[in-house]
Amino acid sequence: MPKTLLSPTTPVPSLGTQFVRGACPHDCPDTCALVTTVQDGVAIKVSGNPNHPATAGTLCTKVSRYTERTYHPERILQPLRRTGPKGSGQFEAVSWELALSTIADRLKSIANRAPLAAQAILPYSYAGTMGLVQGEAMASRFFNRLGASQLERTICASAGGEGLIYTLGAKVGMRVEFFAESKLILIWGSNSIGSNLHFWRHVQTAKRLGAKVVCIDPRKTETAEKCHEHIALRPGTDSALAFALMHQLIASDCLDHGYLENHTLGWEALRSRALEWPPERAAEVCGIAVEQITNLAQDYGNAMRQGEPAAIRLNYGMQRVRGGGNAVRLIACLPALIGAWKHRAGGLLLSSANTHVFDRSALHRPDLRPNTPCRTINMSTIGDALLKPASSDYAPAIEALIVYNSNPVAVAPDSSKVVQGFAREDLFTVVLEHFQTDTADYADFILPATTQLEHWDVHTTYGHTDILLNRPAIAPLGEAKTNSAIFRKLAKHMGFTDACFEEDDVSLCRTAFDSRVDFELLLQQGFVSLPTEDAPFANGNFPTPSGRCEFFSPRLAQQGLDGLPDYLPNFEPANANADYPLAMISPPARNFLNSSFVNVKSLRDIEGEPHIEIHAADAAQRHIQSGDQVRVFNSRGQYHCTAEVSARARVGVVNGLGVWWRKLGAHGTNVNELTSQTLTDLGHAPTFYDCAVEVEKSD
Ligand SMILES: Nc1nc2c(c(=O)[nH]1)N[C@H]1C(S)=C(S)[C@@H](COP(=O)(O)OP(=O)(O)OC[C@H]3O[C@@H](n4cnc5c(=O)[nH]c(N)nc54)[C@H](O)[C@@H]3O)O[C@H]1N2
Ligand SMILES: Nc1nc2c(c(=O)[nH]1)N[C@H]1C(S)=C(S)[C@@H](COP(=O)(O)OP(=O)(O)OC[C@H]3O[C@@H](n4cnc5c(=O)[nH]c(N)nc54)[C@H](O)[C@@H]3O)O[C@H]1N2
Ligand SMILES: [Mo]
Repeated sequence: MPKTLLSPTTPVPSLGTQFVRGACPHDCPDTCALVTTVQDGVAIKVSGNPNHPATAGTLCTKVSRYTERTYHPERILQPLRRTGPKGSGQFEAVSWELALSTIADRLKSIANRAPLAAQAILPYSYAGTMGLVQGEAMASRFFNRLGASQLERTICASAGGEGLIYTLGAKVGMRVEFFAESKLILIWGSNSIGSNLHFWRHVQTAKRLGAKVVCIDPRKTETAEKCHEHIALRPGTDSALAFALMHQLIASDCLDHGYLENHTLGWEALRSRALEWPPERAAEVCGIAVEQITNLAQDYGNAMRQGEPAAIRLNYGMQRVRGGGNAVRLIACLPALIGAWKHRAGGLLLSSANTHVFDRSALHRPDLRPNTPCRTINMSTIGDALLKPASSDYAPAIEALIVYNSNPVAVAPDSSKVVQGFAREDLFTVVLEHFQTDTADYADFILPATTQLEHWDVHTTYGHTDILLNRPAIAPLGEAKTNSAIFRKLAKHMGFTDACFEEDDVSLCRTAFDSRVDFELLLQQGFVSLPTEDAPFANGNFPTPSGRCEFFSPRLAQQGLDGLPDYLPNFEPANANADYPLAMISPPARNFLNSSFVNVKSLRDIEGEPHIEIHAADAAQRHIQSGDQVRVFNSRGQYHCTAEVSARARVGVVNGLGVWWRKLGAHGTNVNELTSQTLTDLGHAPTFYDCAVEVEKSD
């Protein structure tokens, strides 16, 4: 491949063929290194960088279609102002000057009313891009300086994240490439082939070297099909399974007593609790055969006896239920029981996010906040938050909402409330977007944002341990601006004169890291690896306050919570006799990334149409056949889609793959009509997969 090493000041390529190094911006553990082929200033192809070991030249189908998304005929390329009723999607093009000055005037009129009035303004953002610069850098500075309400960003991973932090001490774990050397791999709550493809490569290597691979997932995913064993438990019952595995390890004395003694906290107490969970009890709760539990415990224990590495790839799919935080705590305890951490190919990986060093304060500048109390609003209950009247000066009603990198009307739970909130005539909404999403339909102004091919950024990851750089491959399309440029300009219109609002994007890329990251090397090769230990917890040294793996968490006990992890049944367990007898989960569709890419036709064509998978027995009871139109409903709402009678669904559980744009679905609905705003045990996260429904044939 010809080398094109652009200096930071080189404009984007214009003539001839060039190859530009970048990073995939999406919310996925893989964070791939990209190479974009640019012909006369036009991006013609996006591929995986063959020189980046974690990417190994391969991309998922979605991102290999990135040019289709970037040059999509429906890209928003000019600022738009609403002309019709909220939600109607009627807009007119206006100039940047008019859009920004009108927005700034409105924000000023709210903020200047009283000392705490800026708290009536709320940013709403998530992981449309995971970039540190186009994510929260200039945006955070802006909202901090303004004194806006703060957003609690919980919609994806905070239950499991906290579970991990309370147990291991941080979001750290095994290096992903060492799974290739494991002899037993548990893929737990993760559809690796669909949503973490580069991990699967390591599993294949391990399989070739004789590893056994077990998948623990209510759905028979494409990953489950390729494992030696699939344990299709009921949603939200992982803690019961983990306890029963511990029970069996204790009963057969497959325990690393030395490791337990020296490197864990609270073993005796955890042991007592585990002894209440014989496999028969767990099998009943999980809806699986007793032998599946005893066999798995035997395999896990044998790994220790034989000195072979056993590894768990946990993913966030299993923590979107009431007890999600506790479930992660329990599963994260398992490797310590058998001393699995002693091997570099043993232990557990949920997230490697805290391996990275980046200077959050320098980017976000929390010091700019006024010295007054600050209200926090949870993004996962945005429906209720928007409908809440003012309760005090400190808690005004939300009057203005600035959305970027997110599509809450499609992805937040309990859509009917979310839509009602966004439809408020007195709410002023600004949406920075590439497309006219379900959320953008409710905007007063839509501002055209650049895509990853058009801007600078730097990326950390949560699945491997490299840092990546993204260079712009092409000039911004139309009048699109980068998120950071938009907030820079808004700051000017607001009269913010702080020097930090002058910082350009390349400088922000540098500000993100201190000298531990060789920025020149990053510029040159597009990625740098961070040095990490091979088996970080071989001798304990957990980043917890005690330095041990905390089975018992003094920090949780101090908060008045259970210091030990426990099984917490779902808020809405499926119960055959209830009004809503089926449990519904809504995991990712392989060709979408949450609600991104749903409008890319070639990808939508692969996914077909919005549907639920239902087991033959549940379908027969309801006289439903594949292809029938159905109404999936509960007390919160109804979702219209087609039914697919499928062996991917287990009895009593339906799978509504997400997250379709509402306006591309039947009757303008998607699966989040059904999900609730109740929150998890830890981390204030949503309970998307803790949701009881009924299904019936519709006419
Ligand atoms: N193609 C694609 N890739 C993606 C995404 C996408 O939308 N599409 N989303 C990205 C995002 S935002 C994230 S957070 C990551 C990780 O996102 P995750 O949501 O962890 O994605 P999956 O790896 O599909 O894992 C979900 C799996 O958990 C299973 N599951 C559901 N409930 C339970 C349960 O109670 N117990 C157990 N054991 N399993 C359960 C589901 O059936 C599913 O197969 O993936 C990212 N990658
Ligand atoms: N029922 C159900 N609901 C779910 C989930 C589920 O499994 N089931 N998964 C949940 C999870 S794990 C997550 S992480 C959330 C994800 O929710 P979101 O973070 O909202 O993710 P997306 O749906 O991908 O929407 C991101 C939006 O950001 C825009 N965007 C991308 N890059 C840029 C940029 O540079 N600038 C600007 N201004 N915009 C940009 C994209 O066009 C897209 O519309 O959804 C959650 N919702
Ligand atoms: Mo996520």
